[in-house]
Amino acid sequence: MTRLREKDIDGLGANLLRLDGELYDICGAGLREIAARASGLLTVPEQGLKIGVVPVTAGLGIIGGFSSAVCSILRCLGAEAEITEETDAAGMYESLGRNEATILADDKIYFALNHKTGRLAENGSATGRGFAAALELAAGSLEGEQVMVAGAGPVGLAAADYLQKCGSEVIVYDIAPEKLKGLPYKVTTDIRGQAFAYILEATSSAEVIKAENLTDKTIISAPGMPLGVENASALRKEGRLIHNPLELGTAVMYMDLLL
Ligand code: PYL
Repeated sequence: MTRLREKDIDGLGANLLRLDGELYDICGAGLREIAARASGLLTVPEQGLKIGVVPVTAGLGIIGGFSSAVCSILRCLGAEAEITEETDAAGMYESLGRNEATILADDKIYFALNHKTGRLAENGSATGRGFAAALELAAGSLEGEQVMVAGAGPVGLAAADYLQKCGSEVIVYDIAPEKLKGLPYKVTTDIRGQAFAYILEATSSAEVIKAENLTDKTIISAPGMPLGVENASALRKEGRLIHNPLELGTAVMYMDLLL
């Protein structure tokens, strides 16, 4: 998992409505609807969860703006979100005493807990499903369609599972052959010269997806940070690229807590 930088999430809260509109233009659904679909939640309860966002100083420490970005995303989904006064274990304790749920991240894991139901949400799985659901909505249907998933890590494999369940024919690409062993999909370590109509890019490398991998209609859903797509601006302009650093994954985590 790539550690976000402050500049990756700078102004995120102020841009949520714009992102919602962009997602609507591409997928025919906004952040809340895509996240509910990814989570399998049939109806989103009117009353949001009261959730504590706990800053964590462990490892490389606090990322400036991270907790407030998470808070903004949760509030945009209808949650009553607040950042705890305390950090780390004291912050967790504070949240357990006054909220219905808690969300927090160190450098290894980003997870959320619903105190009442015990439901756990984890960002890698949530992000994979979120971007896969967005791709499915953008495509209209992926039944019988081939989708290339770049990156056999937790995000890519969660996406591959979701996409296979949508009836698509998944091919997973990774440069490390050992990561492809035993997967229930077609796999490859080489995509040179191959173009795909649908791509889910979930790698932590830049420019994994080259122009030769695209048709003039290719749609890319890219949770990967940094964005692993060459010449992304043309795709973005044509509404054929779904990419955001934290919003969709966090939104699916929240919906997972409501299951
Ligand atoms: C959750 C993001 C999504 C992509 N990479 C993940 C990441 O950057 N993880 C590190 C998050 C650290 C947060 C820090 C804080 O401000 O509480 N401990």
